[in-house]
Amino acid sequence: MSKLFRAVIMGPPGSGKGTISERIAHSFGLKHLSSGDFVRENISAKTEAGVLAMTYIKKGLLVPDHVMTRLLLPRLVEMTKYSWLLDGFPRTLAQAKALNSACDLDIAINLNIPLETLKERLRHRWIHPASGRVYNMCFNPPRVQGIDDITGEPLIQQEDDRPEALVARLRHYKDVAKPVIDFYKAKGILYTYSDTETDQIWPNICTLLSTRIPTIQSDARCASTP
Ligand code: G5P
Ligand code: MG
Repeated sequence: MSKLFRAVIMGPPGSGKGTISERIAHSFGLKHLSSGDFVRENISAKTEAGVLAMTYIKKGLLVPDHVMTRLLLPRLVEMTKYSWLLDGFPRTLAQAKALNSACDLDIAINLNIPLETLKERLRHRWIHPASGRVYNMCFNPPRVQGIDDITGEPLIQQEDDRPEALVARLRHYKDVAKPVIDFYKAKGILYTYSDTETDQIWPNICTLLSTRIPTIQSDARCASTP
């Protein structure tokens, strides 16, 4: 059996973590685990953690570390047989240390996207709540406006993409991400990508992963679209 591969992808809200994670999952066969999706699943199911998380997300704040680690770490235990990519976790140094105690990472991908680009993108973002599918009315619009391509159900804008929550999220991100970035830099596993376009970043990430993941699916492509 080939060695399992474990990666995290970090970046501010709207930096393209979800979009790039989907491309990596599709091209390299990794499981895509999104902390935001886990939180939203718990909100929909009205679990205790979900109800608590909603009070923070509404204000554009991070969910407290103890709630996030309680949600996330058990999911990783279910994934011991798989290679995975964790999207959106860790967000804080405490989370990075908790993850470090649970497993060894191969790489940490860090997306560095200008603030103005982020604001513009999130203004146009719509999601399909049941699946977490993400659209952007300019970059990847649905076939029919306001309707999910696969199910035909309506799309919504998330609570935390409302302008007031968004600015708070972006401001807070920089402060908490810095120690996490330094933590992975010190471990020698940090790869930072800076650009305004996902399609410019993707070939570079794809090239990196091609050299690091032993078993690449035959349809792995490093072109700009998956
Ligand atoms: P999430 O769900 O992890 P965020 O805030 O980290 O949310 P988000 O908003 O999901 O990140 P993303 O995944 O980085 O952004 O980006 P994306 O969705 O792929 O792309 C953003 C938009 O831009 C999309 O519409 C996409 O189509 C478009 N796009 C992508 N590339 C391009 C491009 O090149 N050009 C253009 N024009 N558009 C593009 O977490 C939600 C909340 O849950 C809590 C927090 O409260 C968080 O705010 N949470 C946590 N709290 C504490 N600790 C954690 N670990 C937590 N994880 C989640
Ligand atoms: Mg996301």
